[in-house]
Amino acid sequence: MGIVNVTPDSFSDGGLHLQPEAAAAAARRMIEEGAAIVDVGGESTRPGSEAVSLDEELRRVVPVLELLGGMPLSIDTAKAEVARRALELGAALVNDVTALRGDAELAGVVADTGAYLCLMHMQGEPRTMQREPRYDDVAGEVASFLEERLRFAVAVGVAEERICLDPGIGFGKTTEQNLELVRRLDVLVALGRPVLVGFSRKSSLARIVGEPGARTASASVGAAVAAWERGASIFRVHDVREHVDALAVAAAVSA
Ligand code: HH2
Repeated sequence: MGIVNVTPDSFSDGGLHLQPEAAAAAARRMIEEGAAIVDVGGESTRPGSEAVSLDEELRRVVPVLELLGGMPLSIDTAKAEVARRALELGAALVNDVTALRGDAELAGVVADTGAYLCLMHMQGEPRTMQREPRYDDVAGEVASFLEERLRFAVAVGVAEERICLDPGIGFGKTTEQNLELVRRLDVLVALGRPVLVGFSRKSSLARIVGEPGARTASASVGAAVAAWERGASIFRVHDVREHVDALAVAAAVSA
């Protein structure tokens, strides 16, 4: 899953894709490089970020989606109206970092349209989530949360076979907690749905390599391969070619 953030403030590609043509070109390039789907988002959820209005989010993403008709797209939103418009314009998947806890109407939109859905774990909310994340057993707690959200989604009419689960790397987690989630990914895989991992260019990687500000593709690839070995099957990434090549080699070794 390639990432195109149509935002001024995303942590890694903020401001790069503000022009619809630039965003669409980046998405097309990711598909050429081997992405199965491109996730388009109009609201940054990085630590400390503020929410954006519905009008502003629509203004950012709709022109990009219009340019990308026919391509496999995901919409990164917690807003029902943004999801509805994106699905009308051909998006196939709704990536909701609130796991259907934000906008009460979003579940109905996904259920009624038969869209795919990604449910992600987050402790707290983006503005404050990195202040003091706390868990007794991070893998167990994230798994219980995702299991409950999966049950909720199915109860409101989303087909279970259309749902994937995501531990939410960096969403209310320390570096050690992010690593523990990958280390114990089997606990999430055991829930029986595909697991998506989004470690790409996140700040924990810079902490691990000991270079503040470094968010290199190579560090991201290391995290993705480790997650793949533990059962993740969808990788939300900025550097598509590097991930596709690395995962192809890792898969060839274990074939
Ligand atoms: N991470 C980000 C945004 N959306 N969605 C899922 N399912 N999983 C993630 O790990 C995830 C996500 C944050 O990364 P990015 O989009 O690069 O930055 P920003 O939120 O600043 O736009």
